Amino acid sequence: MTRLSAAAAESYWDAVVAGDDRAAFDRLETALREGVPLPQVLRGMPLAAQHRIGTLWEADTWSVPQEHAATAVSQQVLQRLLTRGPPADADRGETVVVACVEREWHSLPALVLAVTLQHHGLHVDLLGADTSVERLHARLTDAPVRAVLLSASLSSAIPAAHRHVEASRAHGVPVIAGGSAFDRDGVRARAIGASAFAASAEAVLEQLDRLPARVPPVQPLTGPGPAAARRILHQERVVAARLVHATRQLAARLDRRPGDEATPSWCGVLVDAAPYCVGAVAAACLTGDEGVLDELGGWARRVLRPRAAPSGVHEAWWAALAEAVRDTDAGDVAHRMVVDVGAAVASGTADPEGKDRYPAPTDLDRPDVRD
Ligand code: B12
Repeated sequence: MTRLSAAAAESYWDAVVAGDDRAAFDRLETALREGVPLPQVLRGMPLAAQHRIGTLWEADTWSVPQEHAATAVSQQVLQRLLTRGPPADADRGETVVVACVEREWHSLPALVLAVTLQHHGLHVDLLGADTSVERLHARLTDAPVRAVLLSASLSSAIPAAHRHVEASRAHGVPVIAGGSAFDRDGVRARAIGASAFAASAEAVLEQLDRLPARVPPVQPLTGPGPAAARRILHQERVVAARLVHATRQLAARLDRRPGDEATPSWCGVLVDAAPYCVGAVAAACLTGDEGVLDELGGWARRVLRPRAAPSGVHEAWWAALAEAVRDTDAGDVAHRMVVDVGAAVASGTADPEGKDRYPAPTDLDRPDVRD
């Protein structure tokens, strides 16, 4: 088996940085022609590039427009690969739907999944980013499907994933959930009624051999956690606006920069991400998994540090988040969860960095990238 060379991986990255999707596609094609297996090419080229982009943004080295432009390169490359259809000699004769849940704009993970599954002989209908429940219903009414594969990268998308699970199972179609919003033990996927969690395309193939052809509708989610999640989501804009206001006040109090009118960049990041943070609290309530909040806290630390946030910002912002959700009717459950996780970190009983759900693909899969 030919291995992907580090030089080939680097030349793909150079094309990404240059915004040159033709060159990127050529480099990927060359690796395939030389006999490097497709899954390894994907890990060493587009996935490695996305990870690198994420690291550069997190470190405040790259701006959001740079991140967008670079992601668009791999998006083009992968779309071109997808138009080829499954290899004739590996056709499994089954169709799966791959969809990102509502308000989930991270479409590239789903695209990589689609290309890989197609390579393994499945017919893939990719519905793409921000797929509405109505669109999913329409597709499932149209023609038979072996399974729906849901992709969510943001934990805040888990409540929306639950609506997709309801829709799919109302059609009797099994649902496999995946993406970095979910934990690898499948706790969150189970909580929202998915038939299975899978971390990779290969795991999907195994699940497809096991899952029944038809599944019953989901039971409604009951109990104080799901009720709290629903109420937070119902008032999401108000809660997010409160968090934004509190974050700006924090910047004014803790990060006065004489003569500098500009909002500190750490404040800008937290303000932009306020709806995501509120959604993450709702996801923690819906699934009963405090790990969602551990990850949120870890994310905040990782973005605050390189942006020179003054000490005390993280703790004060966490308290502001707890306050923002307390003021809703959902108050108790959500507020208690946020406070408990903050207290666990402060007392040293939790990992202050949160669990890292974004390890480099090389750490995850050992893609044998060598010189
Ligand atoms: C590119 C990018 C964007 C682009 C997305 C463009 C696009 N077309 O995809 C844009 C600019 C839109 C964006 C926006 C945001 N982003 Co963003 N983004 C990224 C970035 C840099 C890369 C994402 C990516 O392409 N990953 C590709 C690979 C690496 O993803 P992957 O999860 O490994 O995918 C594999 C598996 O998960 C699995 N898989 C995925 N889905 C499924 C499904 C099934 C069924 C199965 C079996 C497997 C499976 O297979 C995939 C392929 O192997 C990441 C950083 C990172 N390291 O990931 C941040 C990141 C994901 N974004 C983040 C955030 C916070 C946001 C915003 C909230 C920022 C904001 N302030 O508004 C918004 C939210 C927008 C929205 N509502 O969706 C955070 C998430 C933090 C967290 N802990 O949840 C990250 C980690 C960056 C960071 N450190 O802050 N983002």
